[in-house]
Amino acid sequence: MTSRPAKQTFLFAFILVAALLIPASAAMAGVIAPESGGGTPNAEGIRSLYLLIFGIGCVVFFGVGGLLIYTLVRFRSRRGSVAVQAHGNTRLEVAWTVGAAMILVLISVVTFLKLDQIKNPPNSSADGLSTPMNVAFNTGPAKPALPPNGHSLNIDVNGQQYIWRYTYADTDTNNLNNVFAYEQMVVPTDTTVSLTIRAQDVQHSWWIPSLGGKFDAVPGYTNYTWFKITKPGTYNGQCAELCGRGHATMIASVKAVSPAEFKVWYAAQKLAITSAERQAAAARNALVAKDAAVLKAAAPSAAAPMAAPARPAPVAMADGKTLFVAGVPATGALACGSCHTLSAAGTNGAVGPNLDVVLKTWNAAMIREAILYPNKMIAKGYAANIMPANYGATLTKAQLDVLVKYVDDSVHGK
Ligand code: HEC
Ligand SMILES: [Cu+2]
Repeated sequence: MTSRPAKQTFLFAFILVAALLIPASAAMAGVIAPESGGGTPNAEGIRSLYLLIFGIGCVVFFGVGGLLIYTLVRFRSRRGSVAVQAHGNTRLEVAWTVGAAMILVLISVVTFLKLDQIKNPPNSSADGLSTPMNVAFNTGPAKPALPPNGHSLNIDVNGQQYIWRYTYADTDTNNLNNVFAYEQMVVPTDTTVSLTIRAQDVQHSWWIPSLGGKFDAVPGYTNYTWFKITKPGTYNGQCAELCGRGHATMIASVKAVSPAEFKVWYAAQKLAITSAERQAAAARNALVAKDAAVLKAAAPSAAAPMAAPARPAPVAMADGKTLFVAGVPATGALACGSCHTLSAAGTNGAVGPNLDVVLKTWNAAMIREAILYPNKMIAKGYAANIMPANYGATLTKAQLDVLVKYVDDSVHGK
């Protein structure tokens, strides 16, 4: 027989553990039932089904437990009394067998009735966004569940260490100009949104508790889910599959706004992407034109016909000055002169240090080292990783020798 203090210690420990566990589960999801709240039918269906089964479970638990306790108290016997030798009760045995079977039948029927609401997306409502496209990001053996009329707003959800990328399907075939977002997905209310879930690197898991079930993002495989939010708001979630060091910070959220607000957001994103693309194209063309002009000025005799400026003839065994001013476009060796000032070469780049000034006390070995390993020693006042670190690969050894000698001679006035 355990002593009274031991019993009390045990009871205290039990209550303590229970008290610690209850808020822990609350932090993950609803305390009693799965979360819902966005009004999406699948999450609501999962929750109501869960609550029904939980309710039946409670009735069984308290019914059986209560009867047991009642029986223990009501029929307890004095020490020394002789037990009655009872043997079976057909009516009771039939009752609890049939009762249990009925409960199972009830649960199965209700589950099958609810399954349609949980699995199959409905059409968008009349006041939802009109979505002309069907699923566009459709790869892999699994098949997406689409609404009866086939129209949904499709978003590709891509899990990557450690962020979620959302790409919005559009009607052209170029996936590079699509509207995209990271971390927060913006969607219209009353609109059926179908998700194509994929992983870039390792396994992740898409989970916004209040919007329905969890879906794994598996490299090389595509999963599908959907939601149709009726209440505007922000619904938070988090990657639910341990995916590496940054897993805990891989958060996600879905912001549901009215279809009109969504259109504004979508247009702004699209504009930002197209104008960034235009700017990049302009900068690229300017660089190509500049390279072509420099090359023409440096080696007029070997000038390629102007009709093909993008593919200049490779500088095979050029002199140091040409290497410095023009680089080697064929191998991707960037021109030193585009970033550095060197008066002998006539360049005035200002991205890196002025070589006339900083190299006065340097010798050839040091210059070679600085070209091959620019991040070994960072010049004061400048940032690392700006000067290309690939000259060991883009220049031949002979070209490097010529270039080092040229720079060394130039800064020392030879
Ligand atoms: C894209 C711009 C860029 C290009 C191209 C470039 N550099 Fe640099 N360079 C820098 C920057 C920025 C620094 C300073 C940061 C550092 O030390 O890495 C630097 C540093 C240097 C230094 C060291 C200066 C010091 O005071 O420590 C030398 C020498 C140098 N570059 C020579 C060259 C030569 C020769 C070439 C061509 C083969 C070249 N760079 C190409 C940007 C560039
Ligand atoms: Cu992850």
